Amino acid sequence: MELHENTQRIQRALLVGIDTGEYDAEASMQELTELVKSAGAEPVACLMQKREKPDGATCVGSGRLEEITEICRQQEIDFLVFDTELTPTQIRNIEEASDVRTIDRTMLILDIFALRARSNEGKLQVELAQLKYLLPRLSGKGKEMSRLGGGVGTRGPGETKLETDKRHIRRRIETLKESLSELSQRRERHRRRRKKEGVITCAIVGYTNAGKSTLMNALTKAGVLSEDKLFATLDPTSRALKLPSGVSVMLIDTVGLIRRLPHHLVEAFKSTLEEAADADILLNVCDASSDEYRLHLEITNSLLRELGCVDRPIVSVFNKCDLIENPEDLPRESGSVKICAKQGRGLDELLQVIEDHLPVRLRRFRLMVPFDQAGLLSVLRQAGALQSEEYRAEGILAEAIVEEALWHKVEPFAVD
Ligand SMILES: Nc1nc2c(ncn2[C@@H]2O[C@H](COP(=O)(O)OP(=O)(O)OP(=O)(O)O)[C@@H](O)[C@H]2O)c(=O)[nH]1
Ligand SMILES: [Mg+2]
Repeated sequence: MELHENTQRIQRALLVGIDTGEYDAEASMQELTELVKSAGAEPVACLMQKREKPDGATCVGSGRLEEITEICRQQEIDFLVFDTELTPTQIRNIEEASDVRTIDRTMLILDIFALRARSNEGKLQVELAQLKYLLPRLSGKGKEMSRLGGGVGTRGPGETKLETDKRHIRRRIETLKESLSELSQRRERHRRRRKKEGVITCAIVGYTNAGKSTLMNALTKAGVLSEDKLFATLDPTSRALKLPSGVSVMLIDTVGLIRRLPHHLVEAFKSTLEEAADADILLNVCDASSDEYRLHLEITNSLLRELGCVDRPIVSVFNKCDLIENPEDLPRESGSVKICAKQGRGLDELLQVIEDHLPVRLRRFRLMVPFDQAGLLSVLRQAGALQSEEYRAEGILAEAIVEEALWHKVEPFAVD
């Protein structure tokens, strides 16, 4: 199996969390279980400890650490995952006590990203995030790194490079930053060109596993991988989508979000996230069958705000309505849509909502323009609206996508 190339059997994980009351620790732990599965490992058991704050030396208390050590021995645990960020000292102490490799939530997410990255840019972004996260965690002797070899939390482009020293890593970080900045400039130029050409973009954003890629596929037959896994999509994909009026927009599928998204990842993926946030219309897709769909919508909205996306329409899309008994009970926000992407239900309404939110109202016309009115065609041509023209005996048969301001001029010549 691809996910376990380094080991013979599926790795067994013990999950550890502390509940400080700062956030919903149970829900976060549940999600950590899904993350472990998405990384290709098996969550064997979860341990939660209520504490006011993490212990500086070992995160959990010493009694709990002994218990963990015992479970590791009895249950043949391969690695520990903590649901909080661990300091280098904590990792070292926990590993020494338990004799089991220890990672935290961020390292686990980075690991999944490393597994999923396909594009050059995606790989560079993940590598940069991994190195930035690991650099302060390297002891002078590179002790933590020497144990890297196989298994969850150790994968990705970093593996071989991490054998080397800090200086090398710093240099590598600089190189990665330069390459990424070049790629991001190219992205920016591309985006500006699209804007100039009048391409309207619509981005699908939202919490991981909400069904974004499924929706993308349902609307455009894009063939994007969709899976019941967290972070199935890493690289953005875009496809043309034709709206009922005949106008096309560019639909973009994006990486999913998660609560307490590691800061390193937001930084690393900023250029791709910004591209999504810069779209003319945003579809914030959520899994309406989840108890937490409101939180999911809000996490996405607040990241969008952080990225400066405040002046554009954001449509709440309630997906997986087939899994809930009373979709009628979902909030009736204006402009929100209920769909089932998997069965393709509610998509017509969604297309209409996208259409309603177009930055300019456009309509496709088929026109028969008499020869003595041919001036109209040059007006349309100048506005970039003319799609085709064909000379017929009775006049010019034309197709045009026309802005609202010009509708009154073309309407008298519209056919069908
Ligand atoms: N029941 C049901 N399942 C759905 C629906 N839409 C998507 N799913 C399932 O939800 C899971 C996740 O779907 P994806 O499309 O991969 O979700 P995503 O939002 O792209 O996830 P990431 O790329 O990981 O952020 C898959 O197992 C889909 O089959 C739906 O309308 N109903
Ligand atoms: Mg996806």
